[in-house]
Amino acid sequence: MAFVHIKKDWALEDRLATPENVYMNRRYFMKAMGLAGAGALIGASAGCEAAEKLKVEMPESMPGLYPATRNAKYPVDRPLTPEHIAARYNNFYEFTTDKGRVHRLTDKFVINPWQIEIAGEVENPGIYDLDDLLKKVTLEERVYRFRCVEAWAMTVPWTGFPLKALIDQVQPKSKAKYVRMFTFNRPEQAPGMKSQSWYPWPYFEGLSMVEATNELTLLATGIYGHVMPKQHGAPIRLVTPWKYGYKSIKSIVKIEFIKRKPSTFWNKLAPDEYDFYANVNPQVPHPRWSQASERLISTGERVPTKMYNGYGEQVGHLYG
Ligand SMILES: Nc1nc2c(c(=O)[nH]1)N[C@H]1C(S)=C(S)[C@@H](COP(=O)(O)O)O[C@H]1N2
Ligand SMILES: [Mo]
Repeated sequence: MAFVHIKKDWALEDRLATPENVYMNRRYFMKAMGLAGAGALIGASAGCEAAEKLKVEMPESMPGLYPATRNAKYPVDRPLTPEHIAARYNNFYEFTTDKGRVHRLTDKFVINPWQIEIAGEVENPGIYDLDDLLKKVTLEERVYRFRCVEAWAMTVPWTGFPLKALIDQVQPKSKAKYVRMFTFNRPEQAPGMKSQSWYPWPYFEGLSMVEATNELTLLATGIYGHVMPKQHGAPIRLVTPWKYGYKSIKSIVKIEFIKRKPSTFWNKLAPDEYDFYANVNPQVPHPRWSQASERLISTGERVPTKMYNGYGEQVGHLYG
C-alpha cells in the first residue's frame, strides 16, 4: 500500500488515528476553510465530511509537492464537488464505461515510473521522466468548473502547471500549429481496452497551439490537494475547462507537435457528435440532447450552461 507522503513534524497522534489520505484531506479542507469567506464555508465543511468518507488509495508522489498554493486568479461561484463523489464518477473508457466502477478497476495500472515522449516539429524532442519534468515547473492549485459533453458538471481543485511551461521548455518550431496527445496503450493493465477492442485505442486528443498555450490550459498531476488518484488520469492529464471533458485527455504518454489539425478519438468515432474544438456552448445542442443546462453531480441540481463554461474572458478572443 502506497499512501501519500506525510511530513514528519505533523502531529503524531492525529496521524496515527486516521488513515493518512483521509488526514491529508482534512488538513486540506481546514486550510480551505481558513482561507475562504463565510459564503464558502458550507462547501468547505461538506468537503471535510466527504474526505472522511473517502477511502481511495493514493499513488505515491514526490515529497513536498502537495498541497500546492491556490492561484486566486480563477475564482469559481460554485461550491467544490465533494471528493468522494468526483472520485467515483469517472469517464475513463480504458477501464470501463461504467462511471461508478472505474476507481475499482485501476489496480493493475502502473503509473510509476512514468515517461512522456515529446515528438514532431520541436527543437527538443525526446523521452522525459515525469519526475524530472516536475522539478522544472511550479505546481499550483486551480479550482475550475468541469463540464462533460454528457451534460454533467463538477467543480474541482486541480493541482498542476500550465501546459505552456512545458511547451516553452521543449520549443516547438514555427511550423507546429497543433499538438496531439496520446494516452497509454496497455490492454493488459486496462480491462476496458481488452473488452472494447472496437475503439481506436490508444485515446488521442488535440489542441491548436494557441489553445495549448492559453493560460487556462493545465497539465494536472493532483486533485483535492494531493496526488492524482488513478481514476482521474494519474499521473498526468490535461485540463481545458472551457471545453467539453473529452478534450481533457488522461494519463498522457506522448505529446506531438504537428502542422495540421489532427483527428481525435471521439471525432473519429462520431464526427457529427464530437467536434475537434468542443467549446462549451449552451446554444449548440448535441445531436441527441440539449446543452442548455447541466446537472451538478454533487447535488443533482440543474443549472444553466455557461458559454465557454464561464471562461469567455480568457478564451473568447481565440474564436472571433
Ligand atoms: N484517456 C482517456 N481520457 C479521458 C477519457 C477517457 O475515456 N480516456 N474520458 C474523457 C471524458 S469524456 C471526461 S468527461 C473526463 C472525465 O474526467 P474525470 O473522470 O476525472 O472526471 O476525462 C476525459 N479524458
Ligand atoms: Mo465527458
